[in-house]
Amino acid sequence: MNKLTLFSGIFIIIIGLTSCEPDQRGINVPARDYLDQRAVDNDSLLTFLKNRFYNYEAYQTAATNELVTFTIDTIKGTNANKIPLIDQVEEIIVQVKDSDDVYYDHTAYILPLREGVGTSPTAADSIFVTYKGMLLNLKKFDERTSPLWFESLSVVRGFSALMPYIKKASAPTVNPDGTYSFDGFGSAAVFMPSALGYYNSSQTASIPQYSPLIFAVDLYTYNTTDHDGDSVPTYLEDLNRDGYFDDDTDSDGVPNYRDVDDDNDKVLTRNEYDKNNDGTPDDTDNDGTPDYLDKDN
Ligand SMILES: [Ca+2]
Ligand SMILES: [Ca+2]
Ligand SMILES: [Ca+2]
Ligand SMILES: [Ca+2]
Repeated sequence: MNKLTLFSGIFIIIIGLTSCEPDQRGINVPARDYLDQRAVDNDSLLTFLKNRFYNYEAYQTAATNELVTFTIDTIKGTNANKIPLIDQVEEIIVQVKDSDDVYYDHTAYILPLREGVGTSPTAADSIFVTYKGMLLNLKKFDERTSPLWFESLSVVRGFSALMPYIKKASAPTVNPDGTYSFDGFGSAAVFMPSALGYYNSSQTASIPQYSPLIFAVDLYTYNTTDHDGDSVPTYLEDLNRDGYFDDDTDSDGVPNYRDVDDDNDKVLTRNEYDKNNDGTPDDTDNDGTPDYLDKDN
């Protein structure tokens, strides 16, 4: 998946969950029932995780600046004694909102690969990563072995949900040829149901509709984003912390993370967020709503 398809991914999943997809005859087919598909996907994921293992020995022995290619194989024959993935993953719940603003909990499975030495980004930050994407049939649909930047908000939901579980590398060293080397980067994988991926909107011929996805990601560094430059980091502009950045305090149609005056009181957020610079948003009238979201302060 190149940058373009990752970017279009979030777009298509938003559209995909609210619309019909034409089938091969050009007839619109309604999306499958979310709850039915969730059960099917989770069964597929659990069966997969019980019967497969990953190359954990390669990760254990690799140097801290060495990129390891994530591979998965079946537990059988000479690999009968390998540790199944199911014993190494952690369950997380990620919510998906449908067109009626109904939330559905989806289970994704996080696999720590190596710890990393730095801090972790939020799901809203810009990330510098390498990654490998696979289907449950182990077909690779994309791989990047040279780091590139992504906007976490623009990738599929299951991918950005992984970010708080990976730590970045130590500060990079600059090589004589001007390139950067990273040491101590963190790596982790996520196994996600199709609703956290592309659901009924297949991106390419290599990703069929309703495919659970696997991404293994290595994180080198990240930038905390502030999309509108209003001094409030983007992750804090998701006011209800539901992972959707559609919060719009002044209902002007511009979501807060893109709005430089979040309460539309003609005072820029940047000029009323934290005037005394104590790290806490100011609340002049002490009503619990900070000035930058409060028209009468
Ligand atoms: Ca929100
Ligand atoms: Ca804002
Ligand atoms: Ca304001
Ligand atoms: Ca107030």
